[in-house]
Formats: sequence, C-alpha cells, structure tokens
Amino acid sequence: MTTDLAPELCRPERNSGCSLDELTRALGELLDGEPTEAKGAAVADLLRQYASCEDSWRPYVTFREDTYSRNLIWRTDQFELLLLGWGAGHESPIHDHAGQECWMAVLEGELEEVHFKEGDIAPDGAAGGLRSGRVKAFPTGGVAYIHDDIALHLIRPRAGKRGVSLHLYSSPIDTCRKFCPETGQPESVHVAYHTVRGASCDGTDPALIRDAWTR
Ligand code: 2CO
Ligand code: FE2
Repeated sequence: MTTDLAPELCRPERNSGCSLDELTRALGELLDGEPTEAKGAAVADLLRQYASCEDSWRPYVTFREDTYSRNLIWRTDQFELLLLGWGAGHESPIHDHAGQECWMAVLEGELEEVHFKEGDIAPDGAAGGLRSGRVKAFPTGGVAYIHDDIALHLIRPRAGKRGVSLHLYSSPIDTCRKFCPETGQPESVHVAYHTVRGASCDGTDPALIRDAWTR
C-alpha cells in the first residue's frame, strides 16, 4: 500500500453497506473466472435493476464545466465501476475500450451513443477516416454494451440536458485510444478520475490511485 496518497483516496478495507457496495459485491462474484455470454447478460440485468430502483449513487456524482466527470466507485483487477456526470453540451471523444467490455447504465437523463468504424489504413500509414454507424438514445434505466469488435463510440447527453451514467469495465481501463473526428487518426490517452468515492483527486497521480486499489 502506498503512503503518498490521501487516506480518503485509498480503497476502503470494508464495504460501507450502501447499495452501490452491494452492487459491487454482486458484480465481483459474477465476474470471478472466465467471461461468458451468460455472465454478460447477468451483468446487464444487475445494472438495469440498480438503475431502475436505486439512487444511492447521488452522493458520488459530480459535474464539471470543462468535461464530463469520471468518479471512481470501485476497482479490482477484474473490473472498474465508474459514475459519469454529463453536463449539457458535453461529449466524449470518439474512443475505443482497450479490448475491454463496457456496460453503461443510464441513471438520470437520456444519453445518446454514436457508433463509428475505423477506415482501412492507407499504404503510407495514414488513418483511413471514420465511418459513423448507428445512433441510439438510451433513456434512464437503459443499458448499453460495447467492445472494440462491435465499434468505437462517442457518448453525449440529450441536447441541453444533463445526464448520469454508471459504467462497468471488465477489466479496468487506464489507457485507451481517442480518434480525430476529421482524419480518424488515433491517439493513445491516459484516462483519469476526478473523484474517488466522493473525494476529489484532482492533481493526484492516477498511478497512485491505481496502486491503492490494486489487490
Ligand atoms: N468510455 C468513456 C470513459 O470511460 C465513457 S463513454 O462510455 O463508455 O470515459
Ligand atoms: Fe466509452
């Protein structure tokens, strides 16, 4: 365990008993061992159930002016659970998910997902541009699923509105590729958290947080 990190940013020794923790416990049990199609459906069911009847997430969500917020709820070597707070006009970059599976449950508002496919790389190595695919709106309670074999995507809240979503990645994502919308050129980016279980971690080295949450 690192000694350089504020105690509130370290992984708690025990779950607090709030129902987000019950969800993380159930997800941990489910995702133990090899991924299967049946587990994927069960993950979506757990998230759908949580989204439709719980608001224990409210103390942990934040909103920012500059970008959507990434708020860590729970992390193991197997999975990462994040709350995202989307302000009006925010939009994620077009990105991949580093080979991981991603489920997104909408907790408040409506979120729109746009799929993209990478074009062929030219012989000189230039990116081949992006082809946009289906656009789908997910209402509160809706659950989306994506991995890199399905598509790249971007997420944004309904025009002029805020939104909140719960994201499960199996396994955690620390680096992904974002794509230039005009050229399709990919760029590898480190992703970071804005809060850890409600405590701000702005300015904290994300590697310290990852270490504190790695078991
Ligand atoms: N994958 C993005 C992120 O973790 C959010 S878009 O929905 O998967 O920041
Ligand atoms: Fe995403």
